[in-house]
Amino acid sequence: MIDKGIIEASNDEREAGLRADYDALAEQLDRRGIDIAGIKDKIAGFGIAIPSWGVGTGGTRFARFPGPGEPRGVFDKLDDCGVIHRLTAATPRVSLHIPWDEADPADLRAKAEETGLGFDAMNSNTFSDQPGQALSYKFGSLSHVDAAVRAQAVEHNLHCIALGREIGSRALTVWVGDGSNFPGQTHLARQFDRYLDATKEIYAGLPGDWRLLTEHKMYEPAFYSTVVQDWGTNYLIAQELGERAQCLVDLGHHAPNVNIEMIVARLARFGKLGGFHFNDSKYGDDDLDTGAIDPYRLFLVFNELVEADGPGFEPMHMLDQSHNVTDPIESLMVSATEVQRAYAQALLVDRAALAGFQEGNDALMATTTLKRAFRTDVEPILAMARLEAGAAIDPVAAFRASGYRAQVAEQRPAVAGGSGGIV
Ligand SMILES: [Mn+2]
Repeated sequence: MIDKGIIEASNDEREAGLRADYDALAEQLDRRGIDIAGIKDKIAGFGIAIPSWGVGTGGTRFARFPGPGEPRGVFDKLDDCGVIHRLTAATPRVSLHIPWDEADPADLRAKAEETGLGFDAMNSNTFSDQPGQALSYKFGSLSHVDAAVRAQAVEHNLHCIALGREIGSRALTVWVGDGSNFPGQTHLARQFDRYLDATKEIYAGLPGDWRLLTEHKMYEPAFYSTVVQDWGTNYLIAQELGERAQCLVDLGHHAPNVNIEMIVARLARFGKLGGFHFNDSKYGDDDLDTGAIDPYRLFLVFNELVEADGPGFEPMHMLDQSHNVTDPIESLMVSATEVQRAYAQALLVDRAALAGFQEGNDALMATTTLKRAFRTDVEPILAMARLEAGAAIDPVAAFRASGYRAQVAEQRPAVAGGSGGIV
């Protein structure tokens, strides 16, 4: 854990400057008819979940270069997630991935209490085989031609729900690697039918206050077709399963240049937007840090979320990234902040003016209205929300000053092997 004194010392150096910047921004926003405190309160109440696998160093299919002090298991991961939340006050929940994070629920609850965290959606894994597993997922899981393999995959998902219930989770995210690598390898229609039948069995085992989120992905690991290929397929699944089935949008799981904000608007409009996996990409499912490549796209997504906000609209927000060359704790802190930044900027959009320009077919002023919000430097709002929550004005600076990574490197021997799947 990070010592309180470290955070206070780091903040002492920066607080006067922050207050001056915050007051200047407050005055600027006031002239635009915006109350800065209202924006800050919304940011303070906005949490982003950390995936347990995110705190380990990621890798590519070529290599993985482990960093020092990598977590050895779920309890180390929760320690690292606790540090991220301690310094940012932005990441109150952790999303577990089974079987990697399998543990006694009482121990998980105790560790969560110790680290000040809760649990977000449970993630199942039927895209790789585990030691001792009876049947292989090489040719699929929930859509496999063999009913026994499908049953095994259903059983695993039901187990994830059972564990999740014990630790206070309220959602199951299902992503499958099922698909095909060659034209003709599978019967596309029958394979989807099998997937639907199996997933309906999981849905039937869902507690009344839970949601089932299905995640689409255009390609990989199957390279010709995937069973849950795109948002249209995902929407069909959510429709077929029922009210508590919703679509999960991973920003990296689309073809380049696809208009993701429009997908978000569509799903939200029909009550099927379940949540997000945030990351950024340049070419494919690059799993780069959120906002690293195209922060304007992230802003446009949040613009749709603010537009759709209302009673019962509760999409879940999680980071899903692969940190190959950075310290995962630092990347996750910066990324959580980028999500908050996009949200704050979207809250600044003058919606009445925008609606007027849209109705009047004034394309130039409509897009300028969005740009004006996007151009506003909201960092003082984010930093002030952190300061008031007892977190760090500059989380990365405080983290580096803490020496946390060097400390855990002494306790945790280097890990050479692979890490949990990132999807
Ligand atoms: Mn994902």
